[in-house]
Amino acid sequence: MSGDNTFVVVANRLPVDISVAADGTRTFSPSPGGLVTALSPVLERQQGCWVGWPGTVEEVPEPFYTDGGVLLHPVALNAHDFEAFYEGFSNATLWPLYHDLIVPPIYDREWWVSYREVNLKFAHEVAEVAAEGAIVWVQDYQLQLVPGILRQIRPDLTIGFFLHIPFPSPDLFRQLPWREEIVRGLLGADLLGFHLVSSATNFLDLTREVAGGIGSHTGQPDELEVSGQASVREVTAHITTNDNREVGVASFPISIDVDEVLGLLPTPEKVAEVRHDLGDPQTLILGVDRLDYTKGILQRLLAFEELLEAEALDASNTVLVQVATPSRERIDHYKRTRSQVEEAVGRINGRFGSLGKPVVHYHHQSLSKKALLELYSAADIMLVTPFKDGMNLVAKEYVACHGDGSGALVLSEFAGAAHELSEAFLCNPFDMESIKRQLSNAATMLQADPETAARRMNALHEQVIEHDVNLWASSFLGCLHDIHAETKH
Ligand code: GDG
Repeated sequence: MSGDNTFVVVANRLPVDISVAADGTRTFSPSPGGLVTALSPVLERQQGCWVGWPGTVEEVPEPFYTDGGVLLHPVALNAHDFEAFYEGFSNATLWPLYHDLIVPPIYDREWWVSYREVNLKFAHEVAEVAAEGAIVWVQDYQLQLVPGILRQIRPDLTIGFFLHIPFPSPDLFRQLPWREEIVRGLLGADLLGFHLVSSATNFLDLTREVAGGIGSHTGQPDELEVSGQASVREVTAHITTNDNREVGVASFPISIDVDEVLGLLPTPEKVAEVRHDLGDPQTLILGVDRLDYTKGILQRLLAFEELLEAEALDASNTVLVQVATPSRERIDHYKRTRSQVEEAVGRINGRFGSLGKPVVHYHHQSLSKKALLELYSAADIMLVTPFKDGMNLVAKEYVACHGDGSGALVLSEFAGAAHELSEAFLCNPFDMESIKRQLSNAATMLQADPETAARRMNALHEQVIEHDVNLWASSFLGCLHDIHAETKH
């Protein structure tokens, strides 16, 4: 069983948008995004293929080619798979467990069975399209069994895996009834990538403990300094599995498509128009998140409310815009988070807004990238307050829009991005006083000491500009190619 694609990316989602015509006909068109942009050149050069779920449980299209010649290969999921594999095991078991139990994970045996079956299905689709000796890059927590299954059915492949969310400490991970299967699944890869050294270390520590120790270890994951020489970067930590294979473990902090952001930046006139439409406030504060309980949206609203109450922020001159993109809407904790957020927005506007002049503008909708970049560019302060986040691309997108040194970023210490963006106003989202203090410090500095604020923003901007998503992709793939060259020839 093999195809003719020498490079295969497999992710839960296929990068396509579905549009439904008046007569119900569905059309699928490729949709851009950071990961797609970063991987497209490689996919196009190497006769690449992307395997994933097209986002509907209705009938799926036949495999088709993008204009650049990349094969998009859909995996069909039915309504039960969607509920048990996607909403259930992926997003109500693994997501909360890997985000340090912000809500309790649900351990459900039927969901686990579905997770295994869907992972099997993905692995078989990959095996069908991958050429002999191909390189396969598996993405994220929904597909952690795929490397192990592929290793068994296609030992000729070189397999990389990247986790986009944090990997928890062994003490938390050990709760998972199916922990050994997950670890074994991941160890089917030749290279395991995490955003942060701390996640890589958690995984290494875990493999020493689970299953009476899986293989032996050498080295420690290196610090995450990734420079222009990414392709010659070495993987310094390895696990030798019981069947005597080497698995590299390393950190690869993801970033954004800087060229796309810079290419779409709004004109100063447009930025002025956006601020004007919001009543020309002295201070415009912005939050942009998927509506997810990990993102700390309620906490930042409460901090804002307390600052208005204490008159540390002037309600007549301050506006907060919160974009909360709909996400996983059928899961209980997401419903609860939404109602808490919306109740807080209503209360704050009731208390501090005036007729035709709300203090909080709340959008429970997905905006176009262009509209998003207009808001980023117009905002004086960006509030990013997750309790836990693998990286957080929103923080990096905001910073990329402020090459002129304007603006300030208030950023949770618990976002992966905090490791690189140390010049931000770092806060502890579990401590309301800390969010209030840093929001207030940012507002004060912008008014009283704009030179220092600009120096900090310039430092952040430089960091993001120099470490974009292409560097992330080439760094991971460089390491994977090195492994491929060493082991296969
Ligand atoms: C996971 C990890 C990790 C948001 N609203 C709209 C919109 N967005 C875009 C943002 C940004 C992306 O979605 C969100 O990325 P984040 O990194 O902030 O968060 P997650 O979705 O949780 O992503 C995270 C990431 O994977 C990558 O590895 O950083 O830690 O949790 O790009 O701009 N885009 C548009 N309209 C919206 O309304 N067009």
